[in-house]
Amino acid sequence: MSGSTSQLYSVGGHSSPAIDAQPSHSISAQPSHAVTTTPSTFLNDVLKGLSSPQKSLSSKYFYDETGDRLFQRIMECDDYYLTRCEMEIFREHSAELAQPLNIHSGAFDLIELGAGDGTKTRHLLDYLHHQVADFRYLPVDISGHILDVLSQNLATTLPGVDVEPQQGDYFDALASICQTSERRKVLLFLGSNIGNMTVEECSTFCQRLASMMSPGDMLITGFDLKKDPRTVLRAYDDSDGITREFNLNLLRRINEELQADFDLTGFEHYQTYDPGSGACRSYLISQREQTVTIGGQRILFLRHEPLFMEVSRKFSRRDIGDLATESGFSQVAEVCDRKGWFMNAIWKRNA
Ligand code: AVJ
Repeated sequence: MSGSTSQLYSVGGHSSPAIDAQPSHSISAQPSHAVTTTPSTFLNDVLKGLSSPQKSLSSKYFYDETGDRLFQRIMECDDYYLTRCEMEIFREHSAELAQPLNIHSGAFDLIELGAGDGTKTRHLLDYLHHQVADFRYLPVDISGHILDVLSQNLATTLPGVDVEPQQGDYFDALASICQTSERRKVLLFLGSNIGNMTVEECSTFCQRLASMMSPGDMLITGFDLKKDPRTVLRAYDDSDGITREFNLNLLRRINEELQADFDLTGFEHYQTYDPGSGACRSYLISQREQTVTIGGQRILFLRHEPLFMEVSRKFSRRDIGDLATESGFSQVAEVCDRKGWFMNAIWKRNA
């Protein structure tokens, strides 16, 4: 998801979490966009989540059109610091980001997973272009529409850069790029989208990326760092109540697309942050005993029963280093914003 402010898509690329937040679900690289979601998969996932003893929904379904718009508003919130921090890194430190990439030692493919409208990345592209690096930019996103926006923007602002958008699933796109190109790869996975994965999903995801990369290929990932727990909590419990609406919107979407009958006034948003594990979790709490009908199935919610919606994990330097090691990478550099709240970690795939 992406751009500075209108960012839904721009600043970090599409922010749809690439993966299901639930441990029990298998990993799919499916960016969360509605476009590829067939109603039956959506219905099955919803029913599965609501039938489990700890009810949950997958945050990858947050991003329908209204969800995109609400996320854009979240990014503009004073309390939601993530986008601004990563934007600062790309705006002010493109040279440091580029330095470990050996941009003058042969042609490379710069592949961005969940590129969105590419607002952040544009700073890096601009730098690379001015350095006369030999590269092409392959933004991958599930939304064909946002890729059109991105290509048009880049055609105007950076006409010299070779842009080849790839619409679809991250791993499908990567596989087809690998089949048609021998060049070394630099991957971007920004916006702390990695935070929406559980610990297990996260290592599986990184290992899977490593398996598709060659020794020496690079990966730049955006991580939100552990910090004052109040600062983290506030980012997901904003005073304007936009995050609350963002969560409730998924119930509305289920009503609309799956002909369900959630009463949106029957649920309250509740956010937690555990500074130990770094898990920031959002829940909707049933305000009373109530029954919801979805796809002909009746789901009972007890009074005060929590519905788990999303995890946004925060990382220490140690967490990040361990993740690199266990998935076959070596960290070669890190670039942070001035406050030290967000990190873009640069990893090299081991031989
Ligand atoms: C788009 C996954 C990075 O987890 O911070 C923002 C989504 N959820 N507020 C995040 C989100 C609630 C966001 N990511």
